[in-house]
Amino acid sequence: MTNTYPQALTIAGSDSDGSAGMQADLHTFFARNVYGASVITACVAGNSYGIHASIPMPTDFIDQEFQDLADDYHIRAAKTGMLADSELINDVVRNYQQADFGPLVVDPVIMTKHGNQLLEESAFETLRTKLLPLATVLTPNFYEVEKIAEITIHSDADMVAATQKMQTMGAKNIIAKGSHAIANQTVVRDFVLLESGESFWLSQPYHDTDRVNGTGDSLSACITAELAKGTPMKQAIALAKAFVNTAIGNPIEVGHKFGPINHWAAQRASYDQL
Ligand code: PXL
Repeated sequence: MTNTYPQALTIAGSDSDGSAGMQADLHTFFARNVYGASVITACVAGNSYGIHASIPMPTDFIDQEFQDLADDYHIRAAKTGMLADSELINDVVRNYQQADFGPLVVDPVIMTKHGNQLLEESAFETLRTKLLPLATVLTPNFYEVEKIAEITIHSDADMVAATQKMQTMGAKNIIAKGSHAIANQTVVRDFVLLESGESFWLSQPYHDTDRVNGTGDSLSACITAELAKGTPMKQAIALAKAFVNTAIGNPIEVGHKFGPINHWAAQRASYDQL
C-alpha cells in the first residue's frame, strides 16, 4: 500500500501572495487529485502589483530537499518553475538526474506578468544546454520562446521554426504558448510539437482580464499532475489547456491588479469530453 497514491513534485519558487510559483502548482495538483510535494528554490515577496524582493535558496538546502523526498516518497512526475540563476539550474539538474522522479515538465520561467525578471540573462545558455535536454515537456510562453530559440516571432511559421529549434535542443514535447497580441483578440493559439513529430495548434478563447497570475505555472503543473496519474501526453496537454482556460474565464476578486486565476472553477469543470 505504501506510496500507491499518485505524487507529483514542483521544483519552484515560493510566491508570497499565493498566485503563482509553487503555490499555484500545489493548488493545481490538489485540484487534479494528485498529492503535491515541493522543492523550494527561491522565495519571492510580492503581491498583485509586482515582485519586491527575491532570494535564492542555498544549494545544500535544495540538495537536502531532494534527498528527503527520494528517501521516502514515490514521485511520479516533476516540474520546474523559477530557477533564478545558473548555479541553481545546475544543482537542480544534478539532483533530478540522481533521483527517480519520472517525467519532467520544464516551465522555463524568465519573466513575471508584472515584468519582473526571475531568471538571470547569464543563465539562459545553461537553461538551453542543461535543462532543455531533460524536458519531457517544455512549456514556454511567447516571450520565452523568443528568448530561448533566439527568434523574433512575427508569424505562425516563425513559431513553428522556433519550436522545432527548441526540440533540436533536446526538449521532447513542446507547447509553445501564443500571444493574443499577434493573433486577434478573441482566441489564443498555442503550437504543440510532440516527440513523435506530430504537431497541431490548440485554440482557446481569449479572456480580457488582468487576473491571469499563475497561468503558466498552473498549465505546467496540470500537465505534471496528469502525467503522474498516467494520462497520455496529448490528452494531458489538452486537459491542462482547458483547465487553465476555465480558471482564467471565471475570475475571483483577490488583490487589486494582476490577481490569481480561479482553481476552484477549473477543479469543478469536467474534462471527460477531451
Ligand atoms: O508565474 C511566474 C512565477 C513563477 N514563480 C514565482 C513567481 C512567478 C510570478 O509571479 O513569483 C515564484
